[in-house]
Amino acid sequence: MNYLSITLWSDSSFFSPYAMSVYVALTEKGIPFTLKRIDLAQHQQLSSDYRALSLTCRVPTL
Ligand SMILES: N[C@@H](CCC(=O)N[C@@H](CS)C(=O)NCC(=O)O)C(=O)O
Repeated sequence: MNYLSITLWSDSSFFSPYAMSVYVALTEKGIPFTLKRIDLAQHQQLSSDYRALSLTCRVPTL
């Protein structure tokens, strides 16, 4: 089966249960994805690059 290229943006310490849920679902389904992590403690979710990806500026983002 072909999949679109998927990138999962998570927090750097995997503290977020929401991000972990997406990680587990993708992994269990065998769906390939690229993992990128941002440091919430450093407020990287508020960077202009991440704002362009996420309207809520939260993780996870797919
Ligand atoms: N599922 C909701 C909630 C996600 C959420 O609350 N994520 C937290 C981590 S568990 C977060 O990114 N917090 C960073 C912030 O609020 O600045 C959403 O995507 O909007």
